[in-house]
Amino acid sequence: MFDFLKKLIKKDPKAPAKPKAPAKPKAPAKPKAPAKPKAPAKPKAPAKPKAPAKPKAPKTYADQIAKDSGNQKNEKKGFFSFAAKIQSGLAKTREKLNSQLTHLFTGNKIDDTFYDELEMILLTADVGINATEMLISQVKDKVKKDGLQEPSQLKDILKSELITLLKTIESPLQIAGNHPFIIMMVGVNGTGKTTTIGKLTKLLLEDNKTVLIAAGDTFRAAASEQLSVWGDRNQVSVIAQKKGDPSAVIFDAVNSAKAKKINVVIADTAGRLPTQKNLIDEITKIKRVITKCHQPGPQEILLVIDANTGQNAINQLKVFNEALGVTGLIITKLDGTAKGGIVAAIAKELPTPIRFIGLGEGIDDLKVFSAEDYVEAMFE
Ligand SMILES: Nc1nc2c(ncn2[C@@H]2O[C@H](COP(=O)(O)OP(=O)(O)OP(=O)(O)O)[C@@H](O)[C@H]2O)c(=O)[nH]1
Ligand SMILES: [Mg+2]
Repeated sequence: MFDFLKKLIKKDPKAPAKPKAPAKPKAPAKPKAPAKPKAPAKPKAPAKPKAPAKPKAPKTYADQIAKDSGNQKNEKKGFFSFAAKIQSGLAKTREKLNSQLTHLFTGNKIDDTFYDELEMILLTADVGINATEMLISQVKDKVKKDGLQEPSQLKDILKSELITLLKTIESPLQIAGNHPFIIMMVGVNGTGKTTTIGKLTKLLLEDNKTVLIAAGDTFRAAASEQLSVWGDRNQVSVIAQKKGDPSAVIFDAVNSAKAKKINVVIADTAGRLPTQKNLIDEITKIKRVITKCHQPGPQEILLVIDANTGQNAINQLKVFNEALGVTGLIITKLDGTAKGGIVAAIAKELPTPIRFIGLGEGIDDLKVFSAEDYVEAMFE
């Protein structure tokens, strides 16, 4: 699916390194769009990274974002509105980094104290020890090689090294293969799984996919109600069972999707901690049941991580990855934290494609992850 978006966010035609994502073949042409008024037709527009206006291009994903958030202040149509949303979402991270870095970069010497301070700033933004060390050593190399003396020259170097690092995990979700394409949403309690399903459904509908939601969180009484609100907002069906077994609910949903030739099933699951062995085992069972019901599935296992989690995110990723083989990440609540550097820690420690970022609680607050936009929003 988001092929056209990839073109939008990428200058480089080479596919970004995809650490552990399974290779996904190309999606067969989708038959008919669900009732979605503004679904864009998207042919093969040539790679168009940052062009502001795209007259002849079809309605792009970014165009839709602009339209959807048309009520927002001075957002313009097209790519800039997309970047603007990321900019406003990452405001807290940027404000903190900028106030510290501006002070640092206006100093007059590049010495050990300078690097110590830079290290502290990156660690505070949750970049993580290893990624911080790597970035600093890259900056040092560049300073030496180019004989730089002015601290002010280092900001661009830091940005460009960070973009290079984050490019390794920039890999938008692609809906491909035999339908239904089944997405399992997993993660720790309260990270934003259910909310993200609502937002993701909207993006998929805009991409002309038909969607069915499976209320696989049978643990919390209110969970399926919460999901049916999102179902109503998007006008898609939610399969739920009172006090059902999560595997059974998802099994039903997958069968129903097969019968109705639905393109995508998104399965919600209950939140669980990496330390809850029985619950981690339960989720591997859900995965097995899906595979039994529909051989290639689940084609995508999305781990939802709350950006406020800090370095514990790495541990969550390790445990869920070992249990399930995580194919992609969604980092949520970036709008509420100054710790947006966590994506760099992930890229360095356990590189896994970041499919989307969550920048708010609204239905339009899910954006495709783009390394360049992200770094620009962190520093600009
Ligand atoms: N600010 C902000 N809030 C978010 C974002 N994503 C989710 N939330 C909020 O986080 C809270 C928890 O979201 P849920 O979607 O219920 O989280 P969950 O992972 O499904 O929770 P459990 O099912 O209990 O494990 C809700 O209040 C959401 O509105 C985001 O990107 N930004
Ligand atoms: Mg939930």
